Amino acid sequence: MPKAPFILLVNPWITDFAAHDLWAKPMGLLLLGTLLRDGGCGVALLDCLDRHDPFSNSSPEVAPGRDRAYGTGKYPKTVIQKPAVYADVPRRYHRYGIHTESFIRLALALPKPDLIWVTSHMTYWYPGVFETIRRLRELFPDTPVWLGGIYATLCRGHAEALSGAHLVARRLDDLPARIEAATGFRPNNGPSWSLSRLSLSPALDLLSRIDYAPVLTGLGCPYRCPYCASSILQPLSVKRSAEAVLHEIVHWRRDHGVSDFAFYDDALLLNADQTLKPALERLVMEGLDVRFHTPNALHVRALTRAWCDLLFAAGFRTIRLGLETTRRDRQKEWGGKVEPEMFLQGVENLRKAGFSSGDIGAYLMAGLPGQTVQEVRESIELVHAAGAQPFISQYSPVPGTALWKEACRVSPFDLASEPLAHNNTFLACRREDFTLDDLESLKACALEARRRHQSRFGTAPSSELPVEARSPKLAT
Ligand code: B12
Repeated sequence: MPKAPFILLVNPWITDFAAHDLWAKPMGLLLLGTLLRDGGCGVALLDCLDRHDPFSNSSPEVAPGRDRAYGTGKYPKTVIQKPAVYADVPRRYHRYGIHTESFIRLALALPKPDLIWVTSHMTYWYPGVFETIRRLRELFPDTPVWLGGIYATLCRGHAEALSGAHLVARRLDDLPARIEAATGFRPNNGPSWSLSRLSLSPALDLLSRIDYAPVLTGLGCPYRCPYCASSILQPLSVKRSAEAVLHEIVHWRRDHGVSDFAFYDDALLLNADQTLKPALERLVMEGLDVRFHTPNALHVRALTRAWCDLLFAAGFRTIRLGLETTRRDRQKEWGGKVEPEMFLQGVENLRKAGFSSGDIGAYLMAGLPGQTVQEVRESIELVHAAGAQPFISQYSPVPGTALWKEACRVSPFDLASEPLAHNNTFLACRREDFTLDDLESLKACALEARRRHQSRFGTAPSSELPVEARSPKLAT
């Protein structure tokens, strides 16, 4: 039997104008960590986005990382040269994450890896991925470096041509055979290399500190919104069992003291009667004191009074709603998943359940082809009037989506060959009547509306309530 290989998992640096750890962990890579370990391989994680690295946080060249509420925080960051494409964006460009010296020290402190697996996230973060791969190849010239993740999947040709990785991974199921070809060792859990394996949970213990736990209760989404790549990235639609979800949350709470949990599902509340619902009911019964956050947005249509009561009782605190716009024609055009009445009813149900206005945010999209500044402004006002907080979600064109061709047609930039132009800060589909200044003014307008909430509704976070004060709500 050949020796079990040691596989180094790497979460690369982010390169961008702004990036915050708003519950952003490398879920895919951490799930692979579990599969590899189960299959008998040795694994370690080199996390370039570690906020707590002491050397980076005390280095004069790096602005240190900071902790914020609910386990979120700021990454350490270093100003770097802005790529030429961004010349007209009047902001500084950064490499977010640990100091390059820390990277080298941490990498060299580990046993020499037999394989290196690098993940990727936003398509426009590829310079951070490339730098990570370049440095890894310098440190370990004999070790094959494989790349996977969101950028690698959505911009495969770009990644194959330019990333420097030896392999850009396509699928999960052929990985055990590829590992065997590369190392002589075949993971002994070969048949279960699928994300639909219900008991699979991410190897969070590989992180230096677990500030919060990301959770997936299922994959896929029944909607096909034209701006979204969910169906390309997660073509499978699967839900985990209530027991698996419950077990995972209880494990991180009781055994590791984790209080904050962020859901990564594309469709958390849809078809969730046999999964999330019973899991939350059990958590309420057991009085587990946890806080849940939904940075990836909930489907408004699912917000019945019963669901809202359950969410409140279970400890949901950061509620983000995928509203996108309040205009009915656009809502139809952008996937038909919400209507204005549903939104008003949903917010009312949330508030009756006990959520404060400060807990409820609604994402409004800005910068899509054909969209006007005025309609975003109107949506901001309507969201504010409904008692929720408007957040602008700047459009990032994603290759392979239904809107991609139109985005390429109207954009003054070459989106197809330069993924940097997908950056949501960059406003890829800008026009004379929708400029970067317009975008800034819409963001300011949304911020102003959120501030007005403080005087109009009061925004004391409901998380200040003790767990006993929340639970009886469910029974009434
Ligand atoms: C959860 C999520 C978030 C979370 C956190 C994500 C994170 N970890 O950083 C939050 C809510 C914070 C977030 C924010 C945003 N997001 Co987001 N997000 C997602 C979502 C729904 C799921 C990602 C995920 O974790 N999937 C689950 C894991 C299991 O999958 P995975 O990481 O891809 O890994 C799998 C494979 O890729 C593979 N794999 C991964 N790595 C490797 C490595 C190797 C070597 C191998 C072999 C395999 C492999 O293994 C896994 C199993 O198959 C995706 C949509 C989707 N369905 O993918 C959008 C998505 C990635 N987000 C997107 C966008 C636009 C955003 C925002 C810009 C939204 C906005 N306009 O404000 C922000 C920007 C974030 C920022 N600046 O910090 C876009 C990407 C756009 C782009 N151009 O790249 C997506 C695709 C949604 C869309 N519009 O279609 N997001």
